[in-house]
Amino acid sequence: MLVDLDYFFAQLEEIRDPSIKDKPVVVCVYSGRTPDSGAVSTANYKAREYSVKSGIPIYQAKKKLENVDAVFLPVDDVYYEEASQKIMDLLRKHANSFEQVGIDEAFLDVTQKTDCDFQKARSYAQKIKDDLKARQGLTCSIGVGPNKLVAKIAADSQKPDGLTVVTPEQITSFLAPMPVSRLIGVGIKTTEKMKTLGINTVEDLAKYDVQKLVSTFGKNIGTYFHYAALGIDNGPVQEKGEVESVSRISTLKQNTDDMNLITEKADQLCAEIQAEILHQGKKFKTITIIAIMTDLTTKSKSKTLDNPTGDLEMLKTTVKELFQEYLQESTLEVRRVGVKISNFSKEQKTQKQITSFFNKQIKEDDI
Ligand code: TTP
Ligand code: MG
Repeated sequence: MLVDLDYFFAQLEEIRDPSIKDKPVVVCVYSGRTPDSGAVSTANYKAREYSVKSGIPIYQAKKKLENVDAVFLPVDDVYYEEASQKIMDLLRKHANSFEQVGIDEAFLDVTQKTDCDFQKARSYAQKIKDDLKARQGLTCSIGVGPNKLVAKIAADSQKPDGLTVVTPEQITSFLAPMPVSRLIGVGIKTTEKMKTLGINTVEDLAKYDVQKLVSTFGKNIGTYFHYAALGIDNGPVQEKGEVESVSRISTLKQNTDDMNLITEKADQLCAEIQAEILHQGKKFKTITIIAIMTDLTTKSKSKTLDNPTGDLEMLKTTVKELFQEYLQESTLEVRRVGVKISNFSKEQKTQKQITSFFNKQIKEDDI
């Protein structure tokens, strides 16, 4: 599922000061050039009734709300960031795996939690909404689907306070009538381009010849559009920056069962792996050796440590032990050796770059 908080910054402002709740609330990034220069960061749904939305210049928002009792507030990124972290910690607990995609958005893989049952997933999503409301006083919109692409579109289709479930059987009828711009990656330019090809809806795109898409948009993007229109997406839900494993594999100078030669190569691979994870401050628990034999069969052997480690000596010693154990069992010589580490312990979350939005908006203010 995709969970997206409703009118996030403005909703947080309403929580801080409930007296503004029934008024249009506009949260602004003031650039400081003149009192009204800058852009709208977001607005509550009352303000959206007057076409005030993210990205428009503040003076334009003021014009739209000229004779209305509206509230204009400056962004308070420290407050939003703190709230975001609490929300993400709460959501993470509800997921089998979790991927934050923005300050107020996250994918939750709940396949196991709901026994892969969409009926159960609906109740589970409602439970998450209730939990968020009870603990943080906030509403969100949730989309549930068989993959991230469908879940995202489902969440966007009903806001605020929405809950939309799309089962695998419903994908085609759900997506077909939508404008192509609802697909991630289809912006204004692409929408225009597709229009010239006679593609307006997702159904048009799904039926369009994939080879022609490839020749127009390039291999990767053209193929992506084709699969997206069919609601196909195999992307996993995983923490940003989370790598499942780090491995290195290398061919020995000669086929051998000599432990010294194997250790020499394995130590080198361990050092390379250590160098890769060192700057990320990561620790691992599982160590795997890979041996590709002279008959080209691949064997592997793993050990999971009691505690996560980032220590090179520990890695080298374990790898050596595993190779020793393996060579005792094997009659063939080794041609290539590999080392893999996995089962990483979670990192402390890094601060989200809230400012990236703002920088963009301040540029837009040059209008
Ligand atoms: P969104 O989730 O896109 O918007 P939203 O939460 O305000 O509204 P919705 O109910 O449609 O989900 O973005 C989250 C926050 O990010 C938003 O509250 C403010 C900030 N933001 C900007 O500062 N500039 C922007 O252009 C956008 C889109 C968002
Ligand atoms: Mg939002």
